[in-house]
Amino acid sequence: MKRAPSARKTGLTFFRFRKLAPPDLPEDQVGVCLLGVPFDLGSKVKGSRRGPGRIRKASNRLAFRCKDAPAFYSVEDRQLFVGDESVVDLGDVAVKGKRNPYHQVKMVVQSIPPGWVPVCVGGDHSLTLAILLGRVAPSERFTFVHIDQHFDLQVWGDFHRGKPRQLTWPTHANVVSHILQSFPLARLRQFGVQDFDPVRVESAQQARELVRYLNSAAQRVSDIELTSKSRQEVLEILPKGERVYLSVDVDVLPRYTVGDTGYSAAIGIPLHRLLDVVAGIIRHNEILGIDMMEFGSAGTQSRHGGSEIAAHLLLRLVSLVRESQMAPRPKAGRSAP
Ligand SMILES: [Mn+2]
Repeated sequence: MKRAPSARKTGLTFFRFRKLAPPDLPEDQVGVCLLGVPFDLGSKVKGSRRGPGRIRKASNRLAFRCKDAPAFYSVEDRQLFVGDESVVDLGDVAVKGKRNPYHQVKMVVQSIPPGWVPVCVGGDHSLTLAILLGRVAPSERFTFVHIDQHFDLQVWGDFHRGKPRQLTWPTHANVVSHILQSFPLARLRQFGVQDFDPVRVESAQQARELVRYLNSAAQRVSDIELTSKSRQEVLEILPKGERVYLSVDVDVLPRYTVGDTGYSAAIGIPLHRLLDVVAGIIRHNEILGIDMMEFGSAGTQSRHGGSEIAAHLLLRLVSLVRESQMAPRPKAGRSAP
């Protein structure tokens, strides 16, 4: 059998989608643009900067070998998803010298025309703040859907009136607290958080303050709750008719599925359940942007199919957004409660 030419030589893109520089995105079109954010300075466990590259490589194994455009046959959908001119790879955000990657990520995302939905691939989770700042105005009302094994809320330091008194520098461990601070009208929905999060607290008083903060910051469904529900019950608890930014941390998947992440889950939610959740969210809401973060670190990489699973999830995210762009529903009302 003749082998396909090396993707590296031909310029590796996600799923062999067309490569385009951000300034070349047509202003008047709708589509999906993938963007790699290959940085891990917000995590103590390094390696997620290699996430976009590893997923690009794995993603090239999912496509039909088709000369005109990458095409994917879904057994479940019984149809072909074709990566036409409405799906592009913008490459990775590049940072020269000692420039701040967060600033650069924000600038690149800001340059994406409104009709194009960015699907960013990390990188560590602190980058979600930069992506959001590039995509959403601080005064906007939207729902931040956060799928993660962890709260990513700041659970250390002093609390005052049910909130952290002062946030420390943004990292993947407190990025959601920063998002709530930067976007005061954002509503937080968390899915898949592990039931007993091992938080370290100084005193019983601090523990009570913390619980108050955790309970008031978000509506939350734990990993076990999410897993024990039926598909229909899951659909019922998802937001509908809202303007949504969707952020997925791959560490919500159990370690035996994706071990290639800094703090992998002993329990987590199964891949099929994660796919139910993202499908329900993308089909029933207006999507402002998506990211998939935290893949690539840890030493268990590439022995098993972690990168293929991440690529599978990414392809689903892209095809679901395209599906909703091609069959548009009424836009979400801005006055949604
Ligand atoms: Mn996270």
